[in-house]
Amino acid sequence: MGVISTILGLVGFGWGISLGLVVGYFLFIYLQPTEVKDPIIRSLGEMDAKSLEELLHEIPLWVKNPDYDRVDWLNKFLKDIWPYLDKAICKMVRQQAQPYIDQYGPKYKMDSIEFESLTLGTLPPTFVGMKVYDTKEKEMILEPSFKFAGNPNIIVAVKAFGLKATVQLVDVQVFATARITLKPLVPVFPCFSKIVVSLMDKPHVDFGLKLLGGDVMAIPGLYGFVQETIRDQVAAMYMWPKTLEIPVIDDPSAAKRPVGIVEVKIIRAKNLVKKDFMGKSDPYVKLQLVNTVLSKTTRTKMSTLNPEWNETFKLLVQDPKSQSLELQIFDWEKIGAHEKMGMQIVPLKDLVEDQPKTYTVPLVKNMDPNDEANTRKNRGEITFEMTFKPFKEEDNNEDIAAEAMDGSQRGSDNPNGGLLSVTIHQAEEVEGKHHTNPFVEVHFRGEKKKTSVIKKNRDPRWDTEFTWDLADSPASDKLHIEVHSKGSSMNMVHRQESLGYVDIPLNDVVKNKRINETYSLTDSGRGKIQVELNWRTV
Ligand SMILES: *[C@@H]1O[C@H](CO)[C@@H](O)[C@H](O)[C@H]1NC(C)=O
Ligand SMILES: *[C@@H]1O[C@H](CO)[C@@H](O)[C@H](O)[C@H]1NC(C)=O
Ligand SMILES: [Ca+2]
Repeated sequence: MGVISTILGLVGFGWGISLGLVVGYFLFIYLQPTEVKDPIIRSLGEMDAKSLEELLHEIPLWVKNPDYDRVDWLNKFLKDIWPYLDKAICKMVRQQAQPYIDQYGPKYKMDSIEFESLTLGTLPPTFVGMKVYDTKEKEMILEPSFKFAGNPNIIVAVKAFGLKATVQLVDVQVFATARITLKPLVPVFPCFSKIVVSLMDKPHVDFGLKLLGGDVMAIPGLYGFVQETIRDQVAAMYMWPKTLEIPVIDDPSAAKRPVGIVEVKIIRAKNLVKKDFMGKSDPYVKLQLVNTVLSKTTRTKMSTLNPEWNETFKLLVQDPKSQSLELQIFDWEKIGAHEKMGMQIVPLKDLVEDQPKTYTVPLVKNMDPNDEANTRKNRGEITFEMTFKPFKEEDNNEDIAAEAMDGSQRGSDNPNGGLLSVTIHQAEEVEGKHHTNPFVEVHFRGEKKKTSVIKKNRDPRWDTEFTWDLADSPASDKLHIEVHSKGSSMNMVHRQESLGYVDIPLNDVVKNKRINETYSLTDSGRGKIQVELNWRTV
């Protein structure tokens, strides 16, 4: 038992420091988690003062405090960028914890410390309320309050004296107030390249450590010691004005716009593994470019190990030299999780522009070349075809000349479609009757996209880009762009009002590829809006 307790001691002590770092990075994720309780529904009259006070904690902040905006849009946004954030944070944790591990490992005679699993899970936190500050810089400052009930999986393996101990971080709860600055704002998804976090108060940190089967925190005195150490460490590191910077896009200048599309035709798979107890398997393919959020799926083929799909998909490509296509095959289930049957990743760099290339590749369990699971079992193969189609140059005069010569209009009858981008730059002299907190709605083909709200500004600037990936030309469609003003959430009567609109037929942009124009707004007095449109075809 001596050895075990020594390891426990080492783990606890080493961790007081290095976990402090780790947890520090989770802080802005785990802000103010509270236990999720089932709501109790009672009439207000039945409640005494104490339960009313408790209840008030549950009321969204924007109800109590008009400084807090409604944050539904942010939650949706967070859901979209969560995979990026999870990756970015976990990458930083690994990098930043390394020097500490290198320093403390040998000191406490640990042979190695490594993360066996490090992910914050699939569930993003939910914002309950948020203060947003407007600055004139290209940045956005948020003071959020969130709830988090997630499923992080953080497992650390420690080797010492030839023994291996595996520690899992469980039930993480952190209470803190943070100031988060998103900057610089850039016109590509996810719209900012860096997150800067600092704490407004000393945080309260709570978590448990599970060791193999046992519980490290059962050691007398250790729990309090570790918690306190971490709290101090984290506070010392990130208490305002000290900040933590998390890069989301590695290099803002490298954050690229799409340069084309890759067309992927999933043809068939062969000799898949049997997953269903009664039948065979019900395979479908999920495809996406690695490190992007958008994915597409084929139809499910029921009860077959040799499915044929013949389905074609288009994915936007930012950099064909570095991006890769990831294919995953799942077995569909009526009830319960869809089990993964195999996967493969294929780089796009071998593709020649506009030339279809057919691949037949074996399916593996994961991309770890050292994992025996990949060689032990044959998981079948998948056949697909890929074509990289770059967007045509915007100002190719020869092309335009050639079009003029043969009288054709490239684009207007292009069956391949393309990418429509609409950038709302700024509005001028917009003014509401009751308030002027403008934002813009762009309506196209039944879909509505919105910019952020800019408070109390008659000449707002957004520089926000929206894109649509279209299967056919929008030459006969039009855009409806409308400027609205949003009242404060306390203003029940004049919630929202229109500050004017413009309808833009798209045949011009299809013809000219690019339009940058200032339009007068209808129903708006002297209001104007500057809009840039781009149509890029493949
Ligand atoms: C897929 O395409 C091939 C060749 O074009 C054709 O022979 C086959 O019947 C198609 N299968 C399905 C399921 O559409
Ligand atoms: C677009 O037009 C505005 C004026 O309407 C001008 O200030 C701006 O520089 C133009 N932008 C580009 C990229 O040409
Ligand atoms: Ca099945």
